[in-house]
Amino acid sequence: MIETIKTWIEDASTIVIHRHKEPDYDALGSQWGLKYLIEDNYPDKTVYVCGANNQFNALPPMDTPDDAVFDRALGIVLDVSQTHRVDDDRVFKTPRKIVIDHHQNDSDFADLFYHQPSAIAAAEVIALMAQSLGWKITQRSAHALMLGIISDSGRFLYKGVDHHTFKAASQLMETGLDLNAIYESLYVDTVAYKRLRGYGLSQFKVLPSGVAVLKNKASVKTEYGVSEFSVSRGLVNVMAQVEGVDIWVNLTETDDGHILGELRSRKLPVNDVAKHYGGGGHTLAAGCILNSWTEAEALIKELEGKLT
Ligand SMILES: [Mn+2]
Repeated sequence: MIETIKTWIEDASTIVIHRHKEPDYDALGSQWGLKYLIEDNYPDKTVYVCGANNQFNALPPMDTPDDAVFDRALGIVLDVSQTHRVDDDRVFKTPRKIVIDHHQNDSDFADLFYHQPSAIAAAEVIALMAQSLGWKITQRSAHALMLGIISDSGRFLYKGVDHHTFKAASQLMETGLDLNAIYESLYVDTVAYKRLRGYGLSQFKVLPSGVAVLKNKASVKTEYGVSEFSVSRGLVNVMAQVEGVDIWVNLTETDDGHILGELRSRKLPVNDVAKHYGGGGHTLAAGCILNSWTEAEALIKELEGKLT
């Protein structure tokens, strides 16, 4: 499979690299890491990273290729495999699309799908692929990929970290990258976000079933001066590592009345519940969008059913 990926890259003169909407540092680090790997190993190729700009500033702003570029470019989509979650749908105009992902879902558009659901990060998959292909790994690609591995693994904490993760990290460290700079960009928070965490820590409830729940009104983001993403994805793990809590869910109301559900679990799979509501993700970390608080209550019941 990775030999085919290499051949398709070598056959292309222009490559567009995409990732999921509402990116995290794994999505972005994978994009920039692969862009730099291709540029450093094939200097004659033109590589664009595509998708909306975002609040993550440890990596440069996104590229802005013209529409015409997509008619002939090779499309590579990272850290996502489903059409509706891809940022910048111009990638669907490209004649050939490679998808590299570590989520559980199948792909509904890939011409070539490199699926590694046991990997902790898409950036890990790319780092190991680069190593297997014998590509030169420079400090700039290593920096981007390490951002992805560290953030998606929770600093090597989450289940799914294995010897492959450390093999990838070890090889990236060999470039002499600045690990402290990475930790600073990931873990130095704004005052607003610290206050938001205080809110989350004091507001979540633990149900008798062992499911912990945090419910956030749409107004929380304005009260604390943070993004919706910070409330939704950023607060779910205030309920992690709590004694007696095996499953936890963060429910965040959007301005149009939908509810963003972030589901996490210590051991039991929760991605099936997320899928039931049109979402997906990893076995122990999944998400979905609910139509109402009534539907959110039904989801909570379903999660509680797993523990009885
Ligand atoms: Mn990821």
